[in-house]
Amino acid sequence: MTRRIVVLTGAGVSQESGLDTFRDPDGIWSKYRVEDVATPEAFARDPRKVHDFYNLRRRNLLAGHVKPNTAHAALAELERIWPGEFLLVTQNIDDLHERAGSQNLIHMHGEMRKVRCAACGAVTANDADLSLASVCGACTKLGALRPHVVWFGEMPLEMERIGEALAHCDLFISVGTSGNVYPAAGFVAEANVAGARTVELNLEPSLGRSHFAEGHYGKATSVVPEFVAALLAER
Ligand code: BV8
Repeated sequence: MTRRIVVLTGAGVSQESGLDTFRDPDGIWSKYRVEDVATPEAFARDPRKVHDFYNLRRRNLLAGHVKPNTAHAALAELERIWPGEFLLVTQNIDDLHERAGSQNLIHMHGEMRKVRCAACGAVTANDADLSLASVCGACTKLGALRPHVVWFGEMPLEMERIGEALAHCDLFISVGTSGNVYPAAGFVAEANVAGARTVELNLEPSLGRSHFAEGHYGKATSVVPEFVAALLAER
């Protein structure tokens, strides 16, 4: 009997909403180098370049045409209907899961629509472009704001809560991730140790394919609603 579900999502779940993935042929890492825009060293070396990188992605996310798709909606519906525990962990920094209605949600790599102040530590909502001229809304310090995003070499957020959920889950579903980035790519191994059923829903088999008991391949807007419908019919 499945009672506790943990879902992990990556950039593939937002691809059909118009947001670029990272490692697809025309993805973000084909246009930018991680070392230039997604590490603390990059931000220390050239904050303007890093701000511009996130300002562009934030503006794109806030553009009218970017909306949750049926995969986001199916996951929100599953959470709403499911009688047991449900936790959605996303590697994505967009807010499409929230907009689709997901509630028990962890952004383990942070959120593009929030900023963090290096001076006072406050994390606040922000949709405006950031620059060295930006002022912290909490402590009014100038030029201390950074995107509230986890860069390479930084500890992902809420790892204890995620580890606890994985250690007790009966079903682990991975959606739209290539299984390149740790510690997220290691979650399926933790779910296997817990004896959970492990399912991968992706456009193509990921690097972690061999760790999953099941895989259903295709576009997220097809395979996710189909899997959710089958799961709810099994109850
Ligand atoms: C850390 C935020 C240590 C920024 C990101 C072992 C253990 C621990 C760490 C490491 C390790 N080995 C190496 C490391 C270091 C590193 C790492 O994993 N490097 C890799 C590249 C080798 N990890 C870290 O640095 C992490 N931090 O370990 O800290 C520590 C320890 C103690 C104390 C302090 C520190 C931090 C990693 C987080 C980095 N930040 N993002 C931003 O977004 O700008 S990572 C970045 O990659 C995104 O978050 C993204 O979500 C994530 C994973 O990418 P995916 O989501 O999978 O996207 P991708 O394009 O790769 O794949 C898309 C998939 O979707 C594909 O499979 C595609 O086929 C599919 N798809 C496409 N379209 C569709 C589709 N599927 C369905 N439908 C479609 N339409």
